[in-house]
Amino acid sequence: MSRAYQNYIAGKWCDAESGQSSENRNPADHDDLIGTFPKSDQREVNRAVASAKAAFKEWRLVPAPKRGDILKTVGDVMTARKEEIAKVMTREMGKVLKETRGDTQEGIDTAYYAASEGRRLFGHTAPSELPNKMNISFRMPIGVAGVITPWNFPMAIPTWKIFPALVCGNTVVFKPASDTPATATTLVEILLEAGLPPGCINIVHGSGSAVGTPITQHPDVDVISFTGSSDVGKTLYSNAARQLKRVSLELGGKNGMIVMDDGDLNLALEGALWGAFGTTGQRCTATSRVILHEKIHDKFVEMLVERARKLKVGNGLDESMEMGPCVNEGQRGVVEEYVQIGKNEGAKLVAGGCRCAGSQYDKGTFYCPTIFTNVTPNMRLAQEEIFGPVLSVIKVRDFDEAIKVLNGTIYGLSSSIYTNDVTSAFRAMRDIECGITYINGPTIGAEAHMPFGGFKQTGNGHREGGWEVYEFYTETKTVYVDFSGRLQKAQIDT
Ligand code: UN1
Repeated sequence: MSRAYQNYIAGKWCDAESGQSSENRNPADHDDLIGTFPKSDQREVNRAVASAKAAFKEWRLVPAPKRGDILKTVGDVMTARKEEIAKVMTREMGKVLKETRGDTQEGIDTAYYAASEGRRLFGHTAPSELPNKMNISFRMPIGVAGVITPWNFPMAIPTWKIFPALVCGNTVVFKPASDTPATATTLVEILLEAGLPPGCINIVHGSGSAVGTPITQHPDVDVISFTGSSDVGKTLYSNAARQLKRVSLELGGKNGMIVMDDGDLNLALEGALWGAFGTTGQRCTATSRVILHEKIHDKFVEMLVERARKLKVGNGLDESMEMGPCVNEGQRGVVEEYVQIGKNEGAKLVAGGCRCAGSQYDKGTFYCPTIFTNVTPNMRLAQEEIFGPVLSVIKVRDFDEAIKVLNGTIYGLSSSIYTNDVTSAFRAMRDIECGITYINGPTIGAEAHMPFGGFKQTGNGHREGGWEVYEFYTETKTVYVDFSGRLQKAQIDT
């Protein structure tokens, strides 16, 4: 069943002035049309930003606990609509239902956490150096937030950005990925159903160049949160710098999982399969390198290949499937390109390396779970983010080499080590240069109430999730109250 979706701007559902729209089809079955979406441009962005700017005047004055109460209702509505959201998400993005339910649950968790933060937003009090004077700091909203999100977590990632922005008292202009606009529209519907005043949220559908760029360059957009590719992130950041906008970037990853010779191999096997092939490898946090101690290398590869070959790939709406398609033809093309690069570099293909064979795959962008061994740390295969079901296996002699290899990329998002040795576990926590480290778990599985983000070129130092994102979305106001009744001069009256 297809539907003509619209933008939501200044409290009204509306089409694009261009009069044009684009189709959104199921990557597992191209006959399945989810809907058509407006092709918007600068005109819609201008109206959306004006609407958010006007709404900010009142929204900033709503007490934060009351703003949080709306997010509590959002969580309740999302819970009631969880199954419906998961189904639409699987249809437009491809990942299996079990995962789209998880993605929705992450949004629900983020809503309830946001509701609770409305009652915190702590500032500080500190003693003054002068008598009869008090020093306080408050957290103030910033203004209009531009939120630009990717397609791999169509619900969770928008909620990570939009909910804290709103609880902090900002208003939002939201541009979702053009591969997953239906889930994003549902999120806006839910915010409105929960009682968010119109104008506080605006959604503008369209391409990155026609909608995303104008949002980031608009002088009335004060703060920008972006998750996506490193290339786009760098351009966005330098453009935003000209207007001194605050920007949070979540970009690439090349996450490694170390398996030591004292690790539980069966546990590590489950982790590697889930980390590498969950979401068809299309996570920022995907396990794209396994770094194996030489003593267990051959055995682990054998276990891994056997299981990877048996993974059930197909339409995610079928509950028995374990892996869906690549999100679109372009993404599958990237995977194919990297498989060729790996072969040319001399890595050994031991599983997959091709499109799925069989007529049931004809109408989708499917690709087989793929594993390369004999990968050396400097190969492009081991250095560049692929965003697909391709796992590289690297053999190392010992713990020190494992950490060196794991750290040897420009990225630093997620990481993991399987070991039963306490010393190795604690050294890994200290020495791995990543924003997230799992001990005896795969590289995926972040929770809504903990900071999420990476070191090095994964981002620009900000964190989503947890309490830290609430700092990102607020300005600090320092207030001095002098009740001495006379002019006291700091640094002068000594
Ligand atoms: C992402 O890959 O962009 O930890 C987000 C995880 C999820 C979120 C991933 N909870 O894999």
